[in-house]
Amino acid sequence: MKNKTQVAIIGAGPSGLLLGQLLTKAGIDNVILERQTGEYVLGRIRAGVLEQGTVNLIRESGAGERMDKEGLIHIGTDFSFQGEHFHVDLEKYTDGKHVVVYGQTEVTRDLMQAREQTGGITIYQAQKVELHDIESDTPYVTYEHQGELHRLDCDYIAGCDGFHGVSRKSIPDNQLEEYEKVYPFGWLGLMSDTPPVNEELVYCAHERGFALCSMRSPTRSRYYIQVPDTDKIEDWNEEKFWDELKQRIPPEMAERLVTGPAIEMSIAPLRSYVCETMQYGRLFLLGDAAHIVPPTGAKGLNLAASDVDTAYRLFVKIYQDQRTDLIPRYQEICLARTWKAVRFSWWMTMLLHRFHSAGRFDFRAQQAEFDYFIHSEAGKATIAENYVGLPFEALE
Ligand code: RFL
Ligand code: PHB
Repeated sequence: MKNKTQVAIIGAGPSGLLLGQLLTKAGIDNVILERQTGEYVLGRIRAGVLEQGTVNLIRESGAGERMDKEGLIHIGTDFSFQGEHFHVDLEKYTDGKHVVVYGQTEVTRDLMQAREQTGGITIYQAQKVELHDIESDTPYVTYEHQGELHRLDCDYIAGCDGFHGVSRKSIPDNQLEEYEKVYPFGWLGLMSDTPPVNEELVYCAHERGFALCSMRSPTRSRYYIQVPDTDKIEDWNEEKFWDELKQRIPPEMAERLVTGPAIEMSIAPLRSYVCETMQYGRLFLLGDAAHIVPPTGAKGLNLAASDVDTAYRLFVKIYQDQRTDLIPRYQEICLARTWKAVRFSWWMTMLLHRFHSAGRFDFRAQQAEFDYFIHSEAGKATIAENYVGLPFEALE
């Protein structure tokens, strides 16, 4: 087992795999330690919408071929409010930008394959990962694999291990600056091999609660409905899901909705979270390890990609030009972009969901806000600009 590398990456989600692939291409040695098996990682159904910056970075990593072939280009996105259907032309308001619908599972699969082809090392089922001496110039990671304890010495550690990972927890409590907002509901998602109900995604606000019509391909749909945070998956079944979805989407869409067996059904809680300590000593936090957004707005995976973009370019500058002076820029650049995406996701969530604690006044104000944004050129431009994604910042 390899016991020394330049960058130790914790977690083989999209952040870890994408960073690993980019570093390998740049000739920077790295090892990924992942707690789960590869199949388990691929079994998680998550994001579906990629911004241009994410698409470009995946291409740069060498794992973009299938995405370019199979990804669906979306030049618009739709909304509905109490059954009335509206379209926002993304290209028109953003000088021709669009998003690509291509599932996180597929991105992960492509990155895993690319890593295998380039001979990158990923240690799956690495248990009890622990970070040591991160404040020193000689950090190291220990882990158990197949019952044996291993030590991996490195120059830097990239914490790509998600919200519940070990990396963020390795920073002393008194050094952590955290911000959090938990919403009183979750999203119940259902995936089915049925044709999507609409050409574009549809974000639906309704008095019964929010719903989203999304997709993975011309033959695979992904739908979500807002459910109270007290609901369990056992409280739901396919039939109940389809009935509820039909009541929240525009009636003409409900009529043409094709239902079918669920391939997957799960509930995701909604939360906004930012850890402003994204770098501590030799440890960098990337993606969900540093921040969580509610999925309204499809920013989670894209934020992870923009962290990877900054970290990768920083490591290249460090190893090629000894620019360790740029290390503090990592957190500055990432946080500026993170907070803007956190704000947008929070705003979309507040605009489109039903808050049962809200009074009659709040509901009317929410309706007026939607009405204003969807009928104003400036309003639609604001939505479009944020939805296609703010630019990835250069390092210097
Ligand atoms: P990930 O994908 O969570 O990957 C982290 C990896 O680290 C591993 N790990 C460890 N490995 C070693 N040692 C430890 N101690 C470890 N602890 C954890 C985990 O097994 C895992 O493989 O984080 P990453 O790479 O930063 O990627 C971020 C994205 O996955 C995330 O932002 C999005 O999926 C968020 N998200 C969504 N985003 C969207 O844009 N649209 C969506 O529809 C959407 N749906 C979702 C989501 C996130 C969800 N979570 C986190 C529960 C739905 C769900 C259910
Ligand atoms: C998805 O297809 O899973 C998806 C799309 C857009 C979102 C959230 C999730 O905002």
